[in-house]
Amino acid sequence: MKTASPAPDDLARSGSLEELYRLLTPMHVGAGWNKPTPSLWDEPRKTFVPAHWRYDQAHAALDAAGRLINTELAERRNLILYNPVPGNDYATTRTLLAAYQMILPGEQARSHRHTPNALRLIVDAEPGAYTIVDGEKIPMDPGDVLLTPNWSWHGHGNEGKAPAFWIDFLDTPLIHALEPMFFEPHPAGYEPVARTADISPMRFAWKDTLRRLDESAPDTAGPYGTQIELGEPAMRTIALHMMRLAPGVPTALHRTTANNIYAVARGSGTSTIDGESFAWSRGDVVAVPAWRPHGHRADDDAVLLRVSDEALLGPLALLRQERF
Ligand code: GTQ
Ligand code: FE2
Repeated sequence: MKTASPAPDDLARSGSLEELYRLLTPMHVGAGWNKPTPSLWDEPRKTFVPAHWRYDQAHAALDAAGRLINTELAERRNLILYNPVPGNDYATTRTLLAAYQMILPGEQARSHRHTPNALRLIVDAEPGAYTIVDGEKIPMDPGDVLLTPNWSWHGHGNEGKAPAFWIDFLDTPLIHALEPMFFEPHPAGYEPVARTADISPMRFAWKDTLRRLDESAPDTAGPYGTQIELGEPAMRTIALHMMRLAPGVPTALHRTTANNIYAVARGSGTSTIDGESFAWSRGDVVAVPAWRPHGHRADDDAVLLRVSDEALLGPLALLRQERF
């Protein structure tokens, strides 16, 4: 039986706190001072955990998926890197998702658009692999970063001789939390190519990244090695940085309210996150949730793509960083 909503007079005459709480319950009102768990706390909590995914395993799993499912059935042949925290089967960190994706020679992945911002880091591809963004056909070469911002049409194809592998990053967990999700398949299925472009605001080519890193002053004392930004920022919710690490030189241990996902564009090394060590190599993904002290040490001349929600937190005055 539903408890009746109390009359104002009965509320006003409450003789004890217990009675007041009992009367408030059917109104869906809680006494702020009597809350069992606080709603404010002194610093970010450790909800998501540091985690690492290996490209050799993802590559093998996608090879199998390539035999078992095609892009007719699976609009995207992708593997979701979900943070291994109880109850989660999707987000990599609170706001960001990372996924491996593969497309076979001769295949096309249908075009669609959605409000989540997305980008990809190409890991392995031969000439002929491409993305089509709003009608523009853009090549996918290893080390390239390609953007598909909020509501831009995008699909992928592979006219090359080998399967193409890349890592997707999306702000879908953020959009899930905020609710403004919209998704639409392209009316044509496969979007027609209006033009082909090697140079596009949607593409950060690997050779340009290497040239910019070469031209940048090394920072051996900071947390990021030699760092350049892709875009300013690349998208409204996602900032992208390329970090070049000098072999054997550890970066400064730091923590930030930003959620960071590192993807290994080149080389190998080890990240220490909240006291845990993760040894990575090319194509691997490492998730560093907010406020986890972390640093990196490369074995060789390594380059990391750093994908973060700094672009979102900064303008909202929510970005704080600390070095140790
Ligand atoms: O390639 O459009 O991994 O829409 C997840 C959602 C990739 C994509 C993902 C997507 C895509
Ligand atoms: Fe998409």
